[in-house]
Amino acid sequence: MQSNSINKFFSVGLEDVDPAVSAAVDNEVRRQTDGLELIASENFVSEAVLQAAGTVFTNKYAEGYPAKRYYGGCEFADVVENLAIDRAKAIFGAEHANVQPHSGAQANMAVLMTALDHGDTILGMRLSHGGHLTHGHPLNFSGINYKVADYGVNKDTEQIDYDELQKIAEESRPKLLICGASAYPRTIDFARIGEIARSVGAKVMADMAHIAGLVATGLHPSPVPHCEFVTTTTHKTLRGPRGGLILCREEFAADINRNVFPGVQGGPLIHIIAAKAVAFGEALRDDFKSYQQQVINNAKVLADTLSDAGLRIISGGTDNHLLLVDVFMDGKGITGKAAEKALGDVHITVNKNTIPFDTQKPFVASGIRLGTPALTTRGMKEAEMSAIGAMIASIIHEPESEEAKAKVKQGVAEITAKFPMYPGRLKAKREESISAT
Ligand code: DSN
Repeated sequence: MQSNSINKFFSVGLEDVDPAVSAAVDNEVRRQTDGLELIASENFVSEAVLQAAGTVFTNKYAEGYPAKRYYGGCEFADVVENLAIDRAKAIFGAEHANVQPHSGAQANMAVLMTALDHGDTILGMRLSHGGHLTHGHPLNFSGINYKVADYGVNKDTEQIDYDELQKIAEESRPKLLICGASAYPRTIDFARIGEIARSVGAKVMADMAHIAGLVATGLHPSPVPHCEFVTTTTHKTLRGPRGGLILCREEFAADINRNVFPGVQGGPLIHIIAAKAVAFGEALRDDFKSYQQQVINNAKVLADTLSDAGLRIISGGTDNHLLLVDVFMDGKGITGKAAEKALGDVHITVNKNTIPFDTQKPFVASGIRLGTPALTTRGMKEAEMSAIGAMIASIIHEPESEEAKAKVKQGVAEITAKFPMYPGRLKAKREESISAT
């Protein structure tokens, strides 16, 4: 007996199959929509990117690379992977792109495996000064498998001291110099870093995860001409799905590919690669540059507003999409942990962050890190940044004041209502399914 009815397995939606997960998704849509998202490493992808990430490509195994797969049926996987590769190369002017890394950490791992032998020396930026776990932290593979030397920022300027970096490179003689940062508000001089590396016979990996969108649009100098390897995540300023990307010169292409697969990964996430292709297509459009310029403008206004309200901005300002704010101010203010909690209570999402030469432990921290990519995607501009800066300052100055909290909650509700997101993404049929569990 044949039936024309569609198997329910393929047609019943999430809200009916799994109300608990569906409600959590709805709650997250509301949390993102009703709050002010200022985590510097987050962004909101377009509906098109979301749709690509949620496609049937999630069903497909495609170990290998386009036209050289270990599975049949990869012809359409090849189409999206080739689109992602070609667009990534076009955006950044790179000779080779590998779009398969599941994350920035795996992209970095593949580069370290390509550039180094076990036990070789790397030189990376200290995590507490703005670096990243994968740049040599003792608990990370990078610190476990390799000898680590590190550099930081100058105590007075709170910016990278390139003369000092040159000295440290001469002393430590790294095989790989790692640059790029996750909490550094200033322009990074990739050309100078390339010169330093060459002077000691090192290769360079630039992890441009935070600033990739600025680099894509020429609003931050590109590391590509100066560094053998460039890695990035795809979900920060680049505004794609959560994932990683490696760019390199052709001479390293085969080694990089081999070290991504089969080196550190098995099957690529083709649905995410499809979403990367869509996001890279968006990044090639003219309006991506005006978006990135607005990200920078917004960060400057936010920094100025907070500074005018008496808070100390690390390094005195920002050149990019993020700022670090010293909220502790040698005991005159509150810790980063307390600030993160107090702001979270009024629906402003930030993360606590160490500041250079911090006296607090990383889990407490003296600072908070703020970034403007997500709110800029919603369409917010300078006027909203001034209002948001004033709200943040009022909470930091008076974290216990119920009056200040009520006023800020009201302000957040008014601003967010003006910049709606993701129409049609709320699936709940019942109001009670929205309650927290
Ligand atoms: N965890 C990311 C960030 O927030 O900057 C870096 O990987």
